[in-house]
Amino acid sequence: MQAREANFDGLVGPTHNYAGLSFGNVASQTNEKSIANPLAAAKQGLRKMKQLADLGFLQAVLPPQERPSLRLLRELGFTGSDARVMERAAKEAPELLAAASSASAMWTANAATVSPSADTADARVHFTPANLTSKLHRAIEHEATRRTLSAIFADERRFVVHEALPGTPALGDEGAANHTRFCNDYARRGVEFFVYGRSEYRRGQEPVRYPARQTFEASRAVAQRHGLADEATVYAQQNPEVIDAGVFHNDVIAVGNRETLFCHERAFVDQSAVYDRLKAQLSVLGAGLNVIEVPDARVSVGDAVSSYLFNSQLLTKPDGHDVLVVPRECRENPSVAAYLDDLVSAGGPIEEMLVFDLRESMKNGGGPACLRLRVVLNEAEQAAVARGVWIDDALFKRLDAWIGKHYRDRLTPADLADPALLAQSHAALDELTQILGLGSLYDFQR
Ligand code: SUG
Repeated sequence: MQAREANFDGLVGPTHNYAGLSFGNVASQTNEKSIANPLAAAKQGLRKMKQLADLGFLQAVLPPQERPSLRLLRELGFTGSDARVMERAAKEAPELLAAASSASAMWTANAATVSPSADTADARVHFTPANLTSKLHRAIEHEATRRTLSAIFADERRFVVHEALPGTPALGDEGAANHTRFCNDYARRGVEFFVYGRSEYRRGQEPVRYPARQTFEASRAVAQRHGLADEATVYAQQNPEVIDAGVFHNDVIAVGNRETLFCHERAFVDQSAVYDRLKAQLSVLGAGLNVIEVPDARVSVGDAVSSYLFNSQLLTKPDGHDVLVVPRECRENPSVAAYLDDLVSAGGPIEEMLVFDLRESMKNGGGPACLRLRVVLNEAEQAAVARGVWIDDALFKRLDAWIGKHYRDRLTPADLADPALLAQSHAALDELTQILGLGSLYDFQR
């Protein structure tokens, strides 16, 4: 049976804002308190989905989460009516109201780690929602993520949606942003590549300035519960120096697909040994690895972080050619633009480049690859996915109109205290579950 990669992009939620919540994520810190445009943010993301669907890629959408999270604020001791809870939080702890209001679930590369059925012991597709313990505003995502994934991948004969790993520093898990799968044919077994920032128990190098969000122990636990074969699993440590330069997830310094790994020369600890391990395991499966390593002399780590060159999507078109989906910032950075021109004209596996304006998400450190969760599915699995989430012309038009009807074009940190924002957000999400055919997904609907 044939298999293909589907991309599930996060739809930006109505509370998208810049709260400076992510220490170690340079864009989030730099843009703290700037004015956000949720309407533009959602339309930019939706346009990417539409254009990729038009090119023949399998493209689906994941809904936003319920924000502000009144549940979090109540758990933290704020009581009274919803309006009173928001008012008190805004006055006494605006940082907690901001954490409860973040639209961060849009970055679905952090929603879960996904292993295709060709790789798993029970031949089902496995999902582990990421616990995202490193940041409060993200640690509140996994329960709703699990509910959403269970609604979309409901057929238990084909799909397993696990609970997130226990939320503790030793098991910090950031999902697919630190996970890549290599293979020569999506339908056949591949090698799953897990990149971690530190180990809790095997003491080694660690970043000193910024946190390492993913642990080795978490990566290994995900591989184990997904039933991956040891001989088809590779672990590598991210270079702590680049974490300290703002590379808070591996997908800010590397991207891979099928038999290609595109990465910076300073991405990993002991980089050549990492390539050797990947090549050795892939060769047993009859596959190869083509490494496109970008030298520091051409693109510095600083330029990689500000342009998000490696947060690109490496996609294989139906005709077999590879396309690199990059954010506009890559064209605006002279060394990155020059590097990309050379790459595309070099006659290698990447033949084409697609440029998208994702400025609103980029200003919070979320590029094209952050906005999507990859799910490799064979034909029977594709048919078992909830029907309403696949992007086609009709769904694009409905979502575009829905955004226009419900979203504000301006949101400041002070606006987060506005109880009308809660009402608007509920009205929007209530209508969205009908559009996507997902039933009662949200707490406020139950
Ligand atoms: O977790 N930014 C996100 C960006 C996630 C990007 N994802 C990947 N690289 N896969 C984060 O740091 C900023 C929110 C704010 O500051 O308002 C934020 O959460």
